[in-house]
Amino acid sequence: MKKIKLFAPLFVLFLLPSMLMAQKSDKKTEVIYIQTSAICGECKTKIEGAVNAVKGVKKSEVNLTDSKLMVEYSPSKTSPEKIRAAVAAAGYDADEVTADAAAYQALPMCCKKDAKKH
Ligand SMILES: [Cu+2]
Repeated sequence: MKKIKLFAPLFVLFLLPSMLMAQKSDKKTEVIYIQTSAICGECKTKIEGAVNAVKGVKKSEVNLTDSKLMVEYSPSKTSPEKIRAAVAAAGYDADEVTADAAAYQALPMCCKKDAKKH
């Protein structure tokens, strides 16, 4: 009996993570976080709109407290590079990818990088 009691927690400890991982690969989506230069709600709407237009993106959300963009995507249809490129094309920085200059110039004053948080 004592042996079984000892074995049970070990069993859960090793089996549970592998079960969770199996579930994750079943969904066939991945999540990435991208640091953007979003400042306000308008930035959020623009970035999410641009990223959602990328084929293979399931879900995207900009967190305005740290300007981080969460993207859930299908790795067989798109890549982090393509997602970052879409953010840059909308006029915002995406990690090491800098914003497209023309798109950035077209942003309203309140969305420029040196604008105050509002
Ligand atoms: Cu803005």
